[in-house]
Amino acid sequence: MDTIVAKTILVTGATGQIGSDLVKELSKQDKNTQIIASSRQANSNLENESLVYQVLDVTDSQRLQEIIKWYGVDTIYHLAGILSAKGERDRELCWNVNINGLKNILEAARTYHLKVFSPSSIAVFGTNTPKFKTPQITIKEPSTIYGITKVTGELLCQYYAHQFGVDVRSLRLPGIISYNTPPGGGTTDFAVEIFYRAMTQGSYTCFVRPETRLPMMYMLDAIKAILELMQAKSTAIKIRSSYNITAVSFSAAELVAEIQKHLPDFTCDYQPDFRQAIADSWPSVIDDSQARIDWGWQHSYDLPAIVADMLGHLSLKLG
Ligand code: AKB
Repeated sequence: MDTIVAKTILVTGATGQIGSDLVKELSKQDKNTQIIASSRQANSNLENESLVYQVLDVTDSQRLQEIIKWYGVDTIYHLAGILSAKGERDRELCWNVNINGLKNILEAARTYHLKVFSPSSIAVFGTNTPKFKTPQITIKEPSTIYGITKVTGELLCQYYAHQFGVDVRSLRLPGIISYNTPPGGGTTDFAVEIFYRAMTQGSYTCFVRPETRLPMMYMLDAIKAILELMQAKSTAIKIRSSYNITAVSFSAAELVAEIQKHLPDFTCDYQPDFRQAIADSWPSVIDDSQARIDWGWQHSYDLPAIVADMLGHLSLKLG
């Protein structure tokens, strides 16, 4: 029997930390949904009945539009992006991918009437922003090129929503902790690396100071947040720039202590590098009450639950 394709979703950055988990979850959710997983490098070995892989550099608007037309895409989860630490090393790439890539997505959304998810970040905030209970609407003067692209991206999303009625939705994601695909080039990467080193080497040299406290979220919560935001009624979405969203905030030392409850011999020393200044410019605790009010956001994983689940999955993965 032929399957009726109910929806066609394009995921950009599908081999990245969030993209790879999102693709898995989307494939599970509705067997009638056709998923086009795309990234700059081909990865066709994960193809199945409801999933095809396409090579796509989001800065190439012609290729993007060809894929949209060919498959009849109606929704884009735009996860392709350059993170904060990598962005400082390659500003040109960061600007090109994060700004021109997003503009191509929004133009395509305007032309083909697509629904879009586009992640923003806590990196939109800077040292002049209140660090605790950072409000939804506040000063956004980032000190990184990544943060600048994210503020600009938020404004672009809001502009396309208000001027052209594009149904674009966004979250200011905190550091995301996950066991499937490691992050690459972020400042919050220490909170993932530490688990791998704890399991394989029993020690870790952390690139931020022990008291560095940042907002974080477990991947399962992040995927839930993205899907719930996208499933919410359009009228519930009051913010078209990007929603503050968070789950927990903890310091590097608190993370170490929680891991030591499971692995008492684990040790961590600290050698802060250029990423310390980036972390210091970001909020410690985010106020995400607007997301909780507008579309019912609730997180499930606190620090003990994250650590227990991470170590459980990594011990299976790493053997
Ligand atoms: C990064 O560290 O760059 C990202 C982010 C918080 O946006 N994880």
